[in-house]
Amino acid sequence: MAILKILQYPDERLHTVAAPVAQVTDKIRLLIKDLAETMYAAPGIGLAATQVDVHERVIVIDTSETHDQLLVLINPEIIASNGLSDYEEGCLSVPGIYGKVQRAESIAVRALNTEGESFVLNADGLLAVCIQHEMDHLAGKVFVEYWSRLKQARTLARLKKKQRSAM
Ligand code: QAP
Ligand code: CO
Repeated sequence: MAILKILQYPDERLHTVAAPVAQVTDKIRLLIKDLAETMYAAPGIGLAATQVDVHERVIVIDTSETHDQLLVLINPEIIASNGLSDYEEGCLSVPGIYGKVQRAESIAVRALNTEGESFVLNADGLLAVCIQHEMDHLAGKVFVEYWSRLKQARTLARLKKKQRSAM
């Protein structure tokens, strides 16, 4: 197992569109182990392969309080969505920055599990928000990119200032 390096916004590689996984092989299962280890170590509640510079459609999520309910989504597709929610989000690729994004309140998502079997999950609340946030990463989109130009500019300035003081 390994803890992987997480790309930091505004790294251009976060805008890469991930390719579907053709077959769930041992290589993909190893990637999932490393993604999970990286997410738990951070700690975070969700991580997409895009964030570790692997551009395949793989996501790990654990929104449980006990950190023992790993959800793996391979080739996820939203097949139904309902309602709207405004949730305060964060992102391991944009540390220290939090803000609201409007998304569907509840979703049904179809994906493959680690055995390559198709399943459907109904989600609402934080889990639904997290799945949509991570699926955006696979499409090359970061949550701050929903914000106004002004708010994005302020976010970039804050991140730059933070990077300077960290050196
Ligand atoms: C995505 O985000 C998410 O700024 C997962 O300093 C978050 O795990 C979806 C984290 C909230 C919906 C709601 C962020 C850790 C973790 C930070 C995360 C930080 C340390 C973010
Ligand atoms: Co994120």
